[in-house]
Amino acid sequence: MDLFPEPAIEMLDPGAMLLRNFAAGFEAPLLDYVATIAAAAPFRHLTTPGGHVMSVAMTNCGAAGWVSDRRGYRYERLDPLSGKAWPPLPGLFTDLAIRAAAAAGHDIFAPDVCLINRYIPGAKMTLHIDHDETDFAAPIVSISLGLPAIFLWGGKESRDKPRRVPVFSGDVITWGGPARRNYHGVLPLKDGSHALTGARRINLTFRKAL
Ligand code: MD3
Ligand code: FE
Repeated sequence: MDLFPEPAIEMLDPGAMLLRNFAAGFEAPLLDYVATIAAAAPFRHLTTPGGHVMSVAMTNCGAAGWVSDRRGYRYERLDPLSGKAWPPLPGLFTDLAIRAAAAAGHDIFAPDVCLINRYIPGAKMTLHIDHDETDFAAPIVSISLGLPAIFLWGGKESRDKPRRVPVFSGDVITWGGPARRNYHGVLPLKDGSHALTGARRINLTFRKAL
């Protein structure tokens, strides 16, 4: 057994870093916080401006939450379901996101929101660019929990053929700088069972949105 494993950090592209197992020791507490957040701000299937219901269920914590409806995509300070503020960012969430960003070379990262995506088998996210945030200098940090997924890492143009990157529970990816406006997505989740989440994948995405 390797008692002193080297941190497994891989560059996907300039600005895009894959930190294998960076959150591996924290999966259970992270998922406990997700359950607490979802009790106050339940997971829901948002409607796109085009009228499609998303297969991924979402909720948020932090100073604002990402929402979508027929009027568009945006960040809202209040949960439209309850009219109340989103649950606060747990200290563990903020700490891990800042440590991951620092490990990837982003010395300053002050996340103010966390979008929580929940996938069941068959759920997917089509190729898109994240462009609803105000500060494109800040990186984005994603933590994968539960069932594995195939992440699609595209280019600057939607026609650029995406690369398939398998991501597992505890893996972290950071995007910043030249990678911030790349297309990306998630292939339909394969069926399976994970010890902590059952037939689900949870993805936490930390952003400086406001
Ligand atoms: C690449 N979620 O919620 S974050 C999203 O697995 C989203 O649920 C993915 O894409 C998921 O918008 C994982 C992946 C991600 C996020 C932001 C990026 C990739 C990015 C910004 C720039 C480039
Ligand atoms: Fe995205």
